[in-house]
Amino acid sequence: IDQGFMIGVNQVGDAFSCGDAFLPELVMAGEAMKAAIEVLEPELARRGTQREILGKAVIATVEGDIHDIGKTLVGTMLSAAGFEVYDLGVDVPVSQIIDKAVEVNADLIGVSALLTTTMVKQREVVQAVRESSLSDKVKVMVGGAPVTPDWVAEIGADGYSEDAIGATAVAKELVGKKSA
Ligand code: B1M
Repeated sequence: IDQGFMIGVNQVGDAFSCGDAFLPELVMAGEAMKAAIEVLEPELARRGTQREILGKAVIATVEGDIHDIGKTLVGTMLSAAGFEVYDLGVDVPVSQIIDKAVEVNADLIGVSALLTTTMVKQREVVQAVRESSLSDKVKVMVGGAPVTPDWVAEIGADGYSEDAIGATAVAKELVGKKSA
């Protein structure tokens, strides 16, 4: 995924940002990436041999943002690692994320944002958790291409990873299970 698909999809993204490619190409790149990951998904899931439930994770792409490939990949990896994952999809309002976390008694909330304009919603999720009954229990992990360690520190999130494999290790640490 990292050494093949990501290189391809990033090339289209770069071409889009400098005006050499247009929205149809961006859409096609997204569809190709999804189709390619679908082929690998059963194998990714199969490799998650660990059966102990490590915790419950609610994941979503923030409101205003419809990029779902990275978030879904993180969800697949978390499930394979032993988390019970509730994937709320894309364009998800903060209140819906909080309500789901309360409903399922989550240990972890994971929010993805791919746009600089939607990253601010990650801050709102952190604030909403801190102001809710979840504050003592639930950790917030953020991710997505524009997310940096500086941003994570600024919004006070508990964890961050730049890719899906790292996200599993961070999630395990956040819920108090040492990473394998
Ligand atoms: Co859009 N898009 N897009 N796009 N798109 C980007 C993000 C962009 C960087 C392209 C560019 O200009 N170079 C740019 C954002 C610029 C910015 O904000 N600075 C952009 C734009 C501008 C837009 C639109 C506004 C275009 C328009 O309409 N004019 C529009 C926005 C729509 C919206 O959301 N409201 C738009 C739309 C789309 C498509 C729908 C066409 C399509 C998405 C299809 C889909 O998701 N089903 C699309 C695509 C494909 C891209 C690029 C090319 C690829 C994104 C992707 O799927 N990457 C992207 C360019 C790029 O990122 N270089 C781009 C593969 C995926 C596996 O990586 O999501 O980064 P990623 O996830 C990684 C890590 O980030 C991390 O792990 C994953 C796996 O390693 N990670 C986490 C992700 N979430 C995590 C959560 C975690 C932890 C780690 O914890 C919770």
